[in-house]
Amino acid sequence: MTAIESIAATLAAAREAAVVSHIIPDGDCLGSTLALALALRQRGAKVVAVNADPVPEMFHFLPGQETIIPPARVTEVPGLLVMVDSTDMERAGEGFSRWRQKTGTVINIDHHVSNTRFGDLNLVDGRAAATAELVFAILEKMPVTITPDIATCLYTALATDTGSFQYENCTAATMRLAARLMELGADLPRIREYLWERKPLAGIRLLAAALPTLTLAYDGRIAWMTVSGTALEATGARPEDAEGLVNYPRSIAGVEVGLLFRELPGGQVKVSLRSKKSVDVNAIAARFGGGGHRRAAGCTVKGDLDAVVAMVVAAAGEELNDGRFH
Ligand SMILES: [Mn+2]
Repeated sequence: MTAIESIAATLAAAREAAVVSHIIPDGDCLGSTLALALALRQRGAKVVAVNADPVPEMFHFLPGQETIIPPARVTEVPGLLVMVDSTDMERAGEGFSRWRQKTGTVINIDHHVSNTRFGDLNLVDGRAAATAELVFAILEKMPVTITPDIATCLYTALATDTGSFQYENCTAATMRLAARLMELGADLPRIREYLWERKPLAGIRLLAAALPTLTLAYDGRIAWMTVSGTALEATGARPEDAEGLVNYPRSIAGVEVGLLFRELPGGQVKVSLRSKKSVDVNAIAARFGGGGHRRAAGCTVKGDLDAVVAMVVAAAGEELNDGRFH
């Protein structure tokens, strides 16, 4: 049996499950969580969908999102735990790996190359553009109907993790699956509206505050912007409004690595890393305890904003120079 088949068989037989994903939820983690939760509920299973952070407003259209609860509100941990889009269990929140002892079987479905294969059953494939591609492959092997609601969740996951089907991770298979999900009834008008046509004004004001911080180094091959805690407060933007900003430095001609530094409360900085063609940003993020993919990764670093910028830019510079000799 392949990993897909054994996971499909385990899920098909499940009477109860928790589906869990990472903090600061994105479209792939939410879409994958909800697609699985909806499919399992369709089979009559009792399912809790879990996320430590609130669902960002831009994803409030996702069917079933209102059922997502934080780990602290789960009184009895079910015997089956399905983790999606998460490199390790702590990505679901500090201390979450304690659930390992409270549950029976752990299923790990992910497309991050830095995944630690922590599950009893693991489906980890770095070639998948989104975890949702793997979720679809599993659902196809299960006695479930892929409803328009499930298709909407999976399409949203594909669209967000590929930067609206632009990034290098988007393959012919991704496009075929997107077409399939449209045929299955994914609600494109609603997806379009929520993802791209109703940005909060405060988010655009945050972009205005971030653009003056734009800095280039290493012959214009590394570019970054910063978002201070004060900027976030002054604009009234929410942390999730900063998520797409890293694409601005990355999009500049000649830039290979784009970075965004966002100040967090408690003397920490969240770093988003993106590259275009040669630099493995997963390797840079890994130096600071983070991870992700070759072209998109992240990490959280202790220290003040300026110090973290200096450290991470230097590390990116080293990777850049490394790339010259490969
Ligand atoms: Mn993902």
